[in-house]
Amino acid sequence: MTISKHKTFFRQAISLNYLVLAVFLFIPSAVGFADVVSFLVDPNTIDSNNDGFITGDEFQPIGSGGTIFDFTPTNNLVSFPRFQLSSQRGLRYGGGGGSSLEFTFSTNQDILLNSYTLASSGSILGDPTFAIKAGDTILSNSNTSTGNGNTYSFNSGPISISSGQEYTFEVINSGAAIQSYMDSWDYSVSAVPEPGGVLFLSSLYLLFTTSRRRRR
Ligand SMILES: [Ca+2]
Repeated sequence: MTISKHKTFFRQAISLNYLVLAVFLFIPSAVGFADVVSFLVDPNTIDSNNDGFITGDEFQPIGSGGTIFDFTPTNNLVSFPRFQLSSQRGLRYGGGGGSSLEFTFSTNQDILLNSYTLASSGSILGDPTFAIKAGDTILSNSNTSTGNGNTYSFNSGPISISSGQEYTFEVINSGAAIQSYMDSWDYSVSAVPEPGGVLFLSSLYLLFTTSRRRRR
């Protein structure tokens, strides 16, 4: 094939309509890169056994990327393990009242945990620091909880989270009046091609096979 024939082929094949379609299909996968799971939850909407507490697997937020997070409270300074959540301040952790010292979590997709945003902090005796662990292995340590609305990258992150495996969120320095409020986690779904990307590649394939048939 000569150069001029090449040019004609591409001019015909990659028309403006195809380009618009390809760009449109590609956008969702690009935008979907950073996903968020929010802890701004009204506990009344997830208290499935109506006992006034969030225990067991009642807290299973779904992130914007469709990832299901399964959270289970495992240690509180006062009384039995439970979550304290609110639609304004999110998840309360540290010490005192019903705030969590430790909880476990797992996901139904492989993800990378990138950063976390605090709703508020500044309790009387200070703000807790926390770690993310897989069993006894510390994946991320000494994360700060200071700031109102601040977003921080997880230390040693992004943290690779494998689907179905259990991880632990653990408060390191705790005390009756050391507590903060977590608003959300920012994550990205790893390795699996998203629908937008698959559609983009499929449309390119269709475009070239159709053009080939036309030339014959
Ligand atoms: Ca309950």
